[in-house]
Order: sequence, then C-alpha cells, then structure tokens
Amino acid sequence: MKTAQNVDMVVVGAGFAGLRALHTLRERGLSVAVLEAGGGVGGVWYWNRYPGCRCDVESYDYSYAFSEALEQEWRWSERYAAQPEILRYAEHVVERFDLARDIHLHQRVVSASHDDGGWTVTTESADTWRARFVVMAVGQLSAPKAPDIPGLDAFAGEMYHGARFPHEAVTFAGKRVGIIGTGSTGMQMTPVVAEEAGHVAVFQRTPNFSIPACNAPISDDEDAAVKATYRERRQAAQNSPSGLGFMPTKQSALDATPAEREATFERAWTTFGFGFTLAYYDLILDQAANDLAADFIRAKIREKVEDPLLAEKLMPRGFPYGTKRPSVDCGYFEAFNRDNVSLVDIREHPIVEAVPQGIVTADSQLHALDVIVFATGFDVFTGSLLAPTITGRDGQTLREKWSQGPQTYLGLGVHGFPNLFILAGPGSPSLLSNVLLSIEQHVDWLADLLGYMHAGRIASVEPTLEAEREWVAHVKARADGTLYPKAISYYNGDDVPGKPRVFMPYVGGVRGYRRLLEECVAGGYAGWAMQPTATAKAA
Ligand code: NA7
Repeated sequence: MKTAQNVDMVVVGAGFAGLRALHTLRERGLSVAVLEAGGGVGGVWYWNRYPGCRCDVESYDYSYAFSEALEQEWRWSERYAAQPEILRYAEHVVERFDLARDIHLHQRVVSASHDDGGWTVTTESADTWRARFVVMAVGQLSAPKAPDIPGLDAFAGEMYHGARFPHEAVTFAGKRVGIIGTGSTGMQMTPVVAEEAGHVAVFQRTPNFSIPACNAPISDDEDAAVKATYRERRQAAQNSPSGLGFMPTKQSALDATPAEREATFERAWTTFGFGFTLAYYDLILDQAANDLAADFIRAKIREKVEDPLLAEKLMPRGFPYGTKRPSVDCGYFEAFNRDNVSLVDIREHPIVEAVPQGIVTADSQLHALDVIVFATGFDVFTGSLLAPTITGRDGQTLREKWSQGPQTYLGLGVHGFPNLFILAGPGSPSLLSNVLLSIEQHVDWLADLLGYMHAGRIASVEPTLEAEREWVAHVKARADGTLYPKAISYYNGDDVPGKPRVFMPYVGGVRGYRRLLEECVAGGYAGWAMQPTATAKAA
C-alpha cells in the first residue's frame, strides 16, 4: 500500500472547473491536489478532438473572468473558438498561473470515502490522498457512450468515438465514413469530414434543431472593441438568464405580428447562436410560442437543403425546440447538398448489426464503410460523478443516494457527504448556461464558504436533509413550469437506459440562481449544517 499524501483539498478533474478551483483556492491558502484521468489538462477540450469540434458559446464569454490581465492579453481568433485553440487557452492558464505543480495527470479517481478525519481519495494506480475537502470538477460530458451494435468486433475498418478521438492525425481521404449520431458532435463533424472523405453516411435517429454559428475570424478592431468594455460584457453575462449576455424580450412570441416575429427570429438566427431560445421570453414556456420558432427553423432547413424529401427527413418534429439540446452548426444542413454526403434514417430502418464491411440496417441494406465514428453522446450530468465509488458519512454511496436521480442542495452539496462539493453539476444552471460563468460562480461561492468556515472554526459542512429536499422539489417545480420535460433528452436522463427520469439542470438561470446563492450567504449559509472544530468545541 502506497503512503497517502496529505492535502487540504482534492479536486477531481483538471478541466476548466478544476483549474479555476485550484487557482482560487490555492490563493486562499489551501494546499490542493488536482487529480486528472487524462494525460493533459482541459477536460472536455482535451478529450473531444474530433474534426470540427468547436464551442457553441462565443469565445469572449467562454473564457475566465477572474483575471483582467488574462482577459486583455489573450487573443481569440474566431467568434466561436475551435477545440485546439480552447485547449491552448487552458494550457496557457496553467502556465501563467503556475498550476501544473499541483496537477497529477493519469490519475483516474476510483473512490473517495469519508471518515471522521476527512476523505481518502484513491486512484486507479492505487495512489491515495487524504484531504479535508473534495471538489468534484468532473464535467457533465465526460462519460462517453457507444451504441451497443451487435458485431462491432467483426468490423474490419477503423472505429472512433468523438469524445476519445486519437491525438494523432486521422485521415479520412477517400474513405467511406459512417457517423452515428446527430447531436452537436455529429453536426459539427459532418461538414468537416465531408471535405476530405470519399463518402459520409450520417446515421440519424432523431433529427435535431440547430442554429447557424455564423462563425467568423475576429478582426483587431473587433478585439479592441470587446476588450475596451470587457467588464460591462461580463456584468451583462452575469445578469442574463443564460450567462450569454442578452435578455429575452418581455414580449410573447404570440403577441408579435408575423412580420415583427419574422424580423426578430431572423436577427436571432444570424446573431444569437445558442441564445436563439431567448428570442422571446416564452419560447421554452409555451407550446404555441415554441411552435412558431420551430416552424421558422424548419423553414430554414427547407431553404438550405436542395432535395425536399431529404429536407423533410432532416427536420426535427415531435418535441419542442430547445428542450433537447440544440446544436450551433457551421454548414451541417448544407453538407447534405454535396454528392458525397447521404442520410441513413435509422428511425425508419434501425441498425441491425455491424459486419466486416460496414453496417446493416433493418431494410437489409449494407452501408459499406471504412470508418465508423460514434457521435453518440455521453452519460450526461451523473455519469462522471457516479463513476468513482463515493462513500459518505454513514457508509452510503452517492450511487445509492442518487438511485432516484441527483439529490443536491443548490447543486453544490449533498446531505450525508460532508465537505464534498460539486461544480456546475446537476441541480445548478450547468449546461443550460454558459458553463464557464457557472463554474466561476461556484468556485467564488465555495471560496467564500471556506473562508467563513475558517473564520468560524468550522470543521465540516453539509446540506441539511430538509434544505436538500426543498431544493430538489424546487428544481423539479421550475422545470415542470417549462416545456423541457416534454422532450426525450439528456436533460431528463433519457440518454441512458435505466437512468431515472429526472430533469437535472436548474432552469432558474444564472442571474436568478446567483440571487439564491446570495440569499443563502446572507442567511448565514442557510441550509448548511456546520460542525465546529475540536478546538472550537473545547473553547
Ligand atoms: P448528444 O447531443 O447526446 O447526441 C448524441 C447523438 O447520438 C444523438 O443524435 C443520439 O440520438 C445519437 N445516439 C445515441 N445513442 C445512439 C444509438 N444507440 N444509436 C444511434 N444513435 C444514437 O451528444 P453530442 O456528443 O453530440 O453532444 C454533447 C454535447 O456537447 C452537446 O449537447 C453540447 O452541449 C456540446 P437520439 O437523439 O438519442 O435519438
């Protein structure tokens, strides 16, 4: 048995959340060890190296706000940065703030157990750390899923998962490529792979909504203009529901005239990206309002795709726009106008099996392939949190505790798991927001809590059961007031068979959520039970 290393805090994951936690909490005087499964930092941007991978939040917003010098000196090249640039940014942050000395790579955490003295965290290589605090900064999109297709072992060609793409260059030149899945990964990859491949077959189960990124290089003038008013931009983001900086109009889509609506949707289509959902305040609240947006988008697909029958097959129907994570694409629908791109509708003819030459569908068609790429998504929100065995105060595991869905208070803590915190996970705005902003919001809140604990000689903190129950009910009630529960989507836990059907992120928006965090602090950390240190008890 290796000797345990002692630190104040273990942070699991060296993605954007883990890096920010390390920087901030180390500055507050804690000794921190970041344990990262990968061979580098960057989290989702380290793993997701597929062609076309790009952020769908604008670069200036999907970046840290904690350092004005960093903000001013870093130069983004595009409106929506591609994965290599975002990874370079993460690596730059590590270097600039001297983070590497506390980051341990190739250390996949397999367990974390609580006892009276704190937490013991063990990794795959049997290294152990003892820590008072554990912070789960494991991301929401970190546990990839591959479809269970019979016969895959027999497939003679190459196979890749978008979230585990090789670090070495993969060449598609002249090859017949099958892309399975039409979420953001499949939609981003298709037009880029089509540029090089001999043929691309897109295997679509559910057509998805997508808004054009209208991506473009950033000129020096544009860069200077953003940097001149960066604080205001950050403030606007913090005060907006999504963390993207703009507010929905107070008008209902149903009250606008058709001409007004067309103009509003058109402006949102060309400038809002992911924020198209906020073109009117009620698009996610009212089915009739949502239908208007969905019709607008379907008409756009009809315009973009030359073959009308194909356009019909690519049109999402049967669920409200925005309730299943829409994509922000760069030429996805247009790619179907190419001679070398075809659609395989696997809702109509499901995949039966893989054979050495390719994939066979239920209409007995063999789709001959040299490469299969899985763009089949993740066990979202909970997959990465439940992968290690986390055992709390009374021997209960987090998996047991969450058997009916995630139970948290404010998304930050779990009753029965003292001094364990989750960053940007279920029960918080998370993937419904600009997640970078949500990460920073959480880390700053946590840093203040730890300062409060230090000043008050408090050894340990955890949510009360009552506060947790109320929060879980509140998260559900807020979601039930929207159209989100109507869709089969990963927001509802529909991504993995057997997963409890619970709407996981908090729909209250980053601004509303921040107010709740502030109220909690103003109430003396209301809802958190605090245990004094032994010396405080004795005094
Ligand atoms: P998503 O958005 O979860 O999309 C996964 C896609 O893969 C989606 O089209 C799924 O169809 C499809 N899928 C999943 N399992 C299967 C099987 N077994 N057979 C066929 N097709 C399947 O993941 P992404 O990686 O694209 O995007 C993740 C996030 O990254 C995205 O939301 C942004 O936040 C950025 P389905 O819709 O389930 O019918």
